[in-house]
Amino acid sequence: MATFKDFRNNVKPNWCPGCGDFSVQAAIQRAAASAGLTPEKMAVVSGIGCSGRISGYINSYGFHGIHGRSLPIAQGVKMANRELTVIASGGDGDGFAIGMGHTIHAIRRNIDVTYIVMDNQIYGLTKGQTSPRSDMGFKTKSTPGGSIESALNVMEMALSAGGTFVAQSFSSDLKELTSIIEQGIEHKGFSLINVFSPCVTFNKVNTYDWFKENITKLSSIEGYDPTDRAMAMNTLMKHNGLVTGLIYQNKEKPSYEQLVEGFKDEGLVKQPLEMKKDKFDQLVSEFM
Ligand SMILES: Cc1ncc(C[n+]2csc(CCOP(=O)(O)OP(=O)(O)O)c2C)c(N)n1
Ligand code: SF4
Repeated sequence: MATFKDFRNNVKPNWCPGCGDFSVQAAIQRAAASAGLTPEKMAVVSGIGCSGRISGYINSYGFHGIHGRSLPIAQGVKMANRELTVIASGGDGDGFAIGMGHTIHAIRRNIDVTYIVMDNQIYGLTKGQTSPRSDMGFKTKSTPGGSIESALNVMEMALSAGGTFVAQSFSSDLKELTSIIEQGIEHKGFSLINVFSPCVTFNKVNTYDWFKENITKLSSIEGYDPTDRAMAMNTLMKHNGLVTGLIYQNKEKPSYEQLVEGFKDEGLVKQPLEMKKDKFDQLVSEFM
């Protein structure tokens, strides 16, 4: 059986000391091991950003894509090879700005991909501009007078879009984060896991201490039921989205690949790809 050490490689992350993304990397490695995976059974696909480097720091298949496009690639990998556990990853800018179109459609499509967003409420790699997760009034190089837009509540959005696994966690809570990622991996459908992952270099407002003071853990709310969508929405609204834990799960909805014609049982890699000559000639004749 693999341990988290098997998911380590010899590439040294070049994240700033203290960056929240270190814990996300460790949590993915631990969750993969406790879910019984081995490196050749997992693919980590990422977008562009500091967070996007994560695919290079984990010993598994990996694909460092382009900005906002981790999800199209990850969904393609899953459709091609059903035996792989596919993790998509990136920052809040990657997933909720340029990549938002993919995010919302992957949620409603319910394809079996675990999407981990490292949400630092800022663009880190490009040295600190506001993101759709930045709070109103947040001052950055792109909004020196303070942002005049309000932050997107991504968990409410995911619930509205029909998300079947909607969860949130915090980089400094490695135990909860690992457990949430493991549950996401085991969920048969799309899992959105938003991780509060502080950028210690450019975001001096949403710091580790700020999150510790403002987060409510769902495990501390008596009677919280993650199968109750209305309760999930009410709780998010009451706490302004600042909750961690499994917010909502629906195990009944079939995944996309269970429904799509031609892919129900096996992925593309297991399909016969050769084409008989008469079929080929027939197709070509349509263009002649
Ligand atoms: C098409 C395209 N547009 C813009 C960029 C520039 N760019 C690189 S990373 C990034 C945003 C990074 O922020 P985020 O996704 O939140 O990740 P973080 O660096 O904070 O982890 C931007 C705008 C790019 N690489 N490609
Ligand atoms: S700039 Fe911010 S997000 Fe990027 S590595 Fe440094 S601390 Fe992490």
